[in-house]
Amino acid sequence: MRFRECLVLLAVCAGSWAVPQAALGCTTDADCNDGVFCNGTESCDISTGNCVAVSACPPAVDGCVIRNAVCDEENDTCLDQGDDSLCNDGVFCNGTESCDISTGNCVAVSACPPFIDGCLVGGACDEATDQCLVTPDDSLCPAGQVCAPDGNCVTPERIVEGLIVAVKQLQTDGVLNGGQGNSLVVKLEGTLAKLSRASVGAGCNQLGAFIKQVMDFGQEGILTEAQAMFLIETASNARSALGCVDQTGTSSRAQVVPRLFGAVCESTARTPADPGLMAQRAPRGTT
Ligand SMILES: [Ca+2]
Ligand SMILES: [Ca+2]
Repeated sequence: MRFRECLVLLAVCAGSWAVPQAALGCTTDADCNDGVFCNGTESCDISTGNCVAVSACPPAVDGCVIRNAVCDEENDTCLDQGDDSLCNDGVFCNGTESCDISTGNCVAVSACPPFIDGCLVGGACDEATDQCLVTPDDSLCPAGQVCAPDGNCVTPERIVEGLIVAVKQLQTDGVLNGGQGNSLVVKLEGTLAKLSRASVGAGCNQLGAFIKQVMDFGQEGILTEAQAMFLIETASNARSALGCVDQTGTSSRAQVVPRLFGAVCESTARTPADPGLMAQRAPRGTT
């Protein structure tokens, strides 16, 4: 009988071992918390005694933001992530869009914020080329001067001096022979001579003759179209500054003067003629 009792006892003992997974598992959420934030928030399923975990950072789309996109274990927190690409409307001039994480909304900042730098004015936009435009504004210069693309106001005389340098360079480069170069330089020097005597109308005529000569050289293939346009438009700028009656080639001046004045003005300090003009200048960094 003792043996039998013993068997019963064994059965009881074995029974108690088999039980309750629950009794051996968790009983409270605290039993389950593994102290790791990003692998989920653990809790105890009392009915089974098993620990279960739910994502600590369940992602959710909110406008252009993915809420809880990233888990930060160090700070036990979930981080949102904005997707600027969801905001870009592919239109350059209506601004550069980005995602505002705080609201989930797209916001746009001006693609071409306006500025004044010397006599250059920025803020216009060209959608065709996705470019901000900077335009020389002669109205920001003292009377009788025009705005060069470096932002300096220049006198017609200075422009003509630059043209002489450019023509002589074409001679040096073998584009123009001596006679051709001289025929242009004579007209430019004549312009300066007339202007020095305050004969503006005669200076205008000299510049007009220069332009006509350049056009002839262009048509004869002596000058390339680019070379001819450069000279013509630069001379037209000088005529514009002088108030000459308009002539061909006054457009797109912005693109032409820099090459000329890059060479001529490099060693010259920027000298705004009007202190008020200086005050309007924004730092170049704003471009
Ligand atoms: Ca955890
Ligand atoms: Ca846009």
